[in-house]
Amino acid sequence: MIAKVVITPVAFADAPLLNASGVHQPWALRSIVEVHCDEFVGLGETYGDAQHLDLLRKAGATLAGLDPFDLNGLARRVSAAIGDVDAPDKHGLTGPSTAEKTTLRVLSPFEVAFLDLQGQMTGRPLVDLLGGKVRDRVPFSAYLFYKWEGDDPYGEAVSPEGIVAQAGQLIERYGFTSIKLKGGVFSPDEEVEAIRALREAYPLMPLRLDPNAVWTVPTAVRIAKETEGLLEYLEDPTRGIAGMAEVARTAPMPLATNMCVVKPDDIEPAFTQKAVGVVLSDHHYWGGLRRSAELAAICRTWGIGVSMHSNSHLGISLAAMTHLGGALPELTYAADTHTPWQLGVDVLASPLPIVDGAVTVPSGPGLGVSLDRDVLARMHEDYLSCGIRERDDTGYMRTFQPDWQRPTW
Ligand code: GKR
Ligand code: MG
Repeated sequence: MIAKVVITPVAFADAPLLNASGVHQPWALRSIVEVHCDEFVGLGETYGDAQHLDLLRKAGATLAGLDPFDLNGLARRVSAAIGDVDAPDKHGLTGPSTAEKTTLRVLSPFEVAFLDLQGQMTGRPLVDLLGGKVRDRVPFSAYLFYKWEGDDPYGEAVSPEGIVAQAGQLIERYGFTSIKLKGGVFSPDEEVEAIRALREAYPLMPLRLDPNAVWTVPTAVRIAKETEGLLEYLEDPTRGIAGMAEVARTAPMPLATNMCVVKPDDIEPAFTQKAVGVVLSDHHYWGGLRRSAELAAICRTWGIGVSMHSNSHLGISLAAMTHLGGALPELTYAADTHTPWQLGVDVLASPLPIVDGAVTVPSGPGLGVSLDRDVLARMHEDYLSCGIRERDDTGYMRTFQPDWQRPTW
């Protein structure tokens, strides 16, 4: 039976990465969830924003006495503990929020920790609890960002040359074999120039561009036409299911999303309107690994591809994504990861390495990873002293440019 739940907010230094909501703050926040059961500790990881942390604590306080195999009981307790509350994130890069999505966000790290416990108790890797391995290694893409010079080894990237140089650094270090560029920072034409420069430097690599829905429908239609043959998918060119559906009607490549299909009630309208060809699932807001596998199965039924979305994260999330990716036949695209932007900092004793652009599915019981408690304590100290309590890319951008507004092109 679950004895106790410990939730530790942590912070790690982040680079000044630019996106449509502003710029990353100097510290990224995460919450590390430990669920204790007999001699086992199940791990989960999620967002560290104050409002979310508060809900995690409320839910975590009600889990003692549960059987770690009772995932339905877990969902009931989380839902009862937090009630009908909608707690949207401030950066708005993962689409609209609802009370249901909030509940699923809170449920997620506990579900992962329960599955980790189940794996440890049965001596099986978590991937086996999701149906078994369909691949040994899960591919991830090089996640490029326009960025300012910072306290990191990557340097400034505000031009096509800077982006190509950043791709070179990431590919050399991690061996990535596909590339995603986070757009929505410069005009669409400038960002397409960067894509063309990447194509020239890496003629065979699949490329993606994600402007986080800051283009109008006519702009998105034009850019989709102009990038025919360049992109394996175009991610969230415009806002909302109806707008995406309009763009999708003429776009020569599939449209992908982590902004307009972000909760169960988006699925039916988005799929019937043919708004997207690829869904980037994210277990952090789809309610955990099993619900993400269900989402993938629904996508398969509709002939929709599956990729994976990420925000700044640590190694527990990478391990969870890797087990999920190891078990999903539908995952036909390399997943996103922010791992290179963690700059080597992690709460894990042995973080999973990215080699040749992929992470090997761990074979140990459960997630197959364990905490480095000294590092966890230090990262908690960093959380306490960093002064940041929520992710606010726009607020941080306005400390440099007070009149900064989210762009529309
Ligand atoms: O870290 O700035 C960022 C990214 O924009 C991140 O928030 C996500 O990856 O939600 C983003 C996405 O749309 O892919
Ligand atoms: Mg995206």
